[in-house]
Amino acid sequence: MTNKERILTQLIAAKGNPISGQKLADELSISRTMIWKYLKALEEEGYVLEAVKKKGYILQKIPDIVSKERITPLLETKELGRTILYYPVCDSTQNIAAETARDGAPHGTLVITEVQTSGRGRLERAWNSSANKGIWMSVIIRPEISPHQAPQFTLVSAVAITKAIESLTGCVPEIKWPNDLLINGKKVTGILTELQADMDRVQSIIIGIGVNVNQDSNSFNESIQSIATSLKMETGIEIDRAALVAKILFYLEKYSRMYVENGFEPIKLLWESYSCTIGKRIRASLLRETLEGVAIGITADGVLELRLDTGEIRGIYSADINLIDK
Ligand code: BTX
Repeated sequence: MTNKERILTQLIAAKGNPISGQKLADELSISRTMIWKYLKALEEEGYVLEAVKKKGYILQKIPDIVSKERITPLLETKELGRTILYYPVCDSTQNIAAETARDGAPHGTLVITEVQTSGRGRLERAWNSSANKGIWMSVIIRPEISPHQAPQFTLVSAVAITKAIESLTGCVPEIKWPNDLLINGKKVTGILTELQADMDRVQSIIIGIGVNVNQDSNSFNESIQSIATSLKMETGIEIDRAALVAKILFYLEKYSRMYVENGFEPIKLLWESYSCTIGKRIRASLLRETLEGVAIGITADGVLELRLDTGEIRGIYSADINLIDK
């Protein structure tokens, strides 16, 4: 933790009671002038502090941002999120994470922003990333696995984010294979997993996560208003984005480790229990063809199995799917 984070942690822990500059200076072993400089820096980031004569400082308001200082005190992880790169604005956290990973960023590095000017989904589709309302983040992980095991991390991430949303809001999203989380049939989260690898070894997996948190329906572009939703729209309450980021990292660390240590089976069971795809009739749009049939399960590799009307079973590695009534 930096000194600024330590000061913030102390102010939060004081729960509205004043904490003196001298006490902070003693605990951090730095001068009162330095403490004053850090407090000024916090105020510039939007923290509101009240100075009470002879008693010290009270933290009055925490800004609604997803900065390193806000997230770090909430972390329950050993590795994920222990390095945080925060940008008030950027083109895409996925681009920054890819570059940073190539430059050797450590396992668990989090790249996060308030607004993306070129947020992207799969196949270079645009991802609507409105300012200060959602979670737009990319996590760099470096698991000891071979490249063919990497796509399963999309499913690991889907389970982790579902768990995080459930534990913080009580609202349980459904997972639509492979990378959408839906609430009441509308998309609340998208996941984009990208790989940097040699022939036989993963260098890094970059998990891009977009969660619609505090948007109202008119915060979305018109083109997606009928298909997108946010946690606030579904629960009626504003959610603390930093707390949700910390929860996502907690479950992502937990389930990534479970996958690397125990294989895909336990993740598969969790994924299936949240899935709205299995047992349903679906249309799968692949790059070169469209298939229709019943989704009967996912394999140990995370491949979706589709039973066509001819009885033939086809494994789907990558596609857009639509649930259809028949
Ligand atoms: P996807 O290709 O499955 O979904 C993209 C489609 O989702 C778009 O074509 C549009 O129809 C719809 N869409 C766009 N924006 C939203 C939104 N905010 N809510 C709901 N639906 C939307 C999904 O790709 C993967 C998205 C990953 C986004 C993260 S954000 C952090 C990181 N940085 C980055 O550039 N991308 C990832």
